[in-house]
Amino acid sequence: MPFTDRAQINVEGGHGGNGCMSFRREPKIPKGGPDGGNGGRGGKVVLVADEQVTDLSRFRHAVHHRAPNGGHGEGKNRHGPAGSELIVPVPPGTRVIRDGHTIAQLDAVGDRVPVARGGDGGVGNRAFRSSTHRAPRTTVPGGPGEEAWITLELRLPIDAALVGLPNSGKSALLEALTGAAVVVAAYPQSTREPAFGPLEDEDGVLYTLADLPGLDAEGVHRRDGHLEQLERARLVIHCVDAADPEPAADRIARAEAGLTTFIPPDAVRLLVATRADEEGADTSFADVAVDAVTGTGVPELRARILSALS
Ligand SMILES: Nc1nc2c(ncn2[C@@H]2O[C@H](COP(=O)(O)OP(=O)(O)OP(=O)(O)O)[C@@H](O)[C@H]2O)c(=O)[nH]1
Ligand SMILES: [Mg+2]
Repeated sequence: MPFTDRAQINVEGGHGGNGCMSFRREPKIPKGGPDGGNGGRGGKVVLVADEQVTDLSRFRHAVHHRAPNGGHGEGKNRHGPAGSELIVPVPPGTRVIRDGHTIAQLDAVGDRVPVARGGDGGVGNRAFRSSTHRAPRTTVPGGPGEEAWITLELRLPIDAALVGLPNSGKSALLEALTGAAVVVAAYPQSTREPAFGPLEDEDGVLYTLADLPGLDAEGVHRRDGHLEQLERARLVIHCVDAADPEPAADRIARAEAGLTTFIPPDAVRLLVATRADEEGADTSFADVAVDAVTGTGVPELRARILSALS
């Protein structure tokens, strides 16, 4: 399923269980007192950041999420059990929006936010007994669970991103730098979706490097380009094909025009020439020159990235 960074879901807490009306009946006790138990509270719905989930695509089909009901009260003062909570796993980086307000940003694995309360449990007739009221027939039914529409927006917690025109060598570079298995192909826009790989510094700290395609050959953000995912990147690496006969300055300007609205103002920038070892390559415009096939410049680029991030 295509990478999905936005979803609307409906969440509903479980219904509270009803209070019970019951009187104690035993052969030797003619007038047993009231013994109807209370209903259990309905379960709540909780969103939890889970590393197994990488985007919001499952919510295209899984729209309604309802927590279990509380159990009804019963005779002999038995209270109904509370409904268990419904855990809805979401990808780390999920922003939770309700009525236009962000109510949570679930970044770390295990971060959680309750989004729908369970209904109150009902009250059994036993609870209404008093010195003046020895045989109450009053009970309270369980209350409804809270219901809401929630918007989920994914902003991936990526540290650095490779961007650039189609066919500029982003995927090949992601693979050379991180070993991630990616689609590398000799035709433009071979990568349609964001791809990721890990980068580890010498202290063992892991960073996420992303390949964010998204520009077309004109430098325009294409539909479903997902360049919004740049929002949290601290380092943006602009890849430019050094072996392309069209002047690099023109291609850089074209790509920058499309990228400008997406690049966070305080992000560190790096201009990288790719295909540096190809015939006729001109790398004079770049901060770093690399060749993903021969490996030229790759260790240097990795060091530059890690020093910018740490
Ligand atoms: N010789 C050489 N070829 C490269 C290098 N980088 C990429 N290529 C080749 O250039 C073509 C495009 O590379 P990709 O990594 O797929 O480019 P991309 O920017 O991911 O392209 P899209 O996903 O289509 O936007 C592939 O055939 C690669 O093998 C490089 O540094 N040296
Ligand atoms: Mg690619």
